[in-house]
Amino acid sequence: EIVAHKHIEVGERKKFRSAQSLEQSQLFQRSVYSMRAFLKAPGKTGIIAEFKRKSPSKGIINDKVTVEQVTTAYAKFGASALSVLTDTNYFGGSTDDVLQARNVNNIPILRKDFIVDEYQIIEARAMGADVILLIAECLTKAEIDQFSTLANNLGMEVLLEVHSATQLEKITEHVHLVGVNNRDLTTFTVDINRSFELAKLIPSSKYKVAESGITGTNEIVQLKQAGFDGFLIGENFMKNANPAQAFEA
Ligand code: IGP
Repeated sequence: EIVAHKHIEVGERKKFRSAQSLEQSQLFQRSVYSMRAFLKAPGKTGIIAEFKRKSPSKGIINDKVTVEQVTTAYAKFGASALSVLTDTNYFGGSTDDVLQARNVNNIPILRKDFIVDEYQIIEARAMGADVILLIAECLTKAEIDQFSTLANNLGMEVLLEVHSATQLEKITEHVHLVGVNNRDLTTFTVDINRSFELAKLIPSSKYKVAESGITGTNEIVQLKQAGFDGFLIGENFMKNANPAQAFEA
């Protein structure tokens, strides 16, 4: 099971650089973009376009494209922000992918990973990310509070991912965006109605993001009507030989 496995793995993982040395890196000094501001910016689509080579549910989605090519094209076609997977085991991503995306883009980047440790948040800032993902299913409310406070202190916004109404109790003041994952992380079943059901229950002070299984413009229009500000889309773009062309269409 993904979630339990990840806890063990991150606990044992090597910290290649000390947190202190990360804080001295050049990207740590840059000013961070606000995802909320970019979701609302005129001329942007509200789409958070994801770079995802593979996934546990689909296997290899696309391993023939580069992160620079895809992310710059996403940005050109009006993505409000980028999401870049850094998990290697399940998603074939790496911290280098965010670094490379940062080098060639000037829109917000979400570090997409299973965050269970403060080190990963400092690391996110040093690799040029603007937003971190926290997954309610993997964390206690106290951890969410602790991690989101640290992210805020580093200038970053926090996207808290939920999948059920009870997880909404884990929203804290330092969380700016709440994402409804339409995919169940244990069964991989995708149901976009999850977004419509939970939308009404999310406090109005938070930005709402619909995540996973979004395949077309019709859905985006309906989600917008239901109050969503952001639309996180990966597979539907990445499964094409030219992911950004799918975006344009
Ligand atoms: C994108 P999709 O169905 O458009 O590829 O979904 C994104 O929501 C999905 O990759 C995701 C994810 C996650 C991946 C949502 N939450 C947590 C890893 C970890």
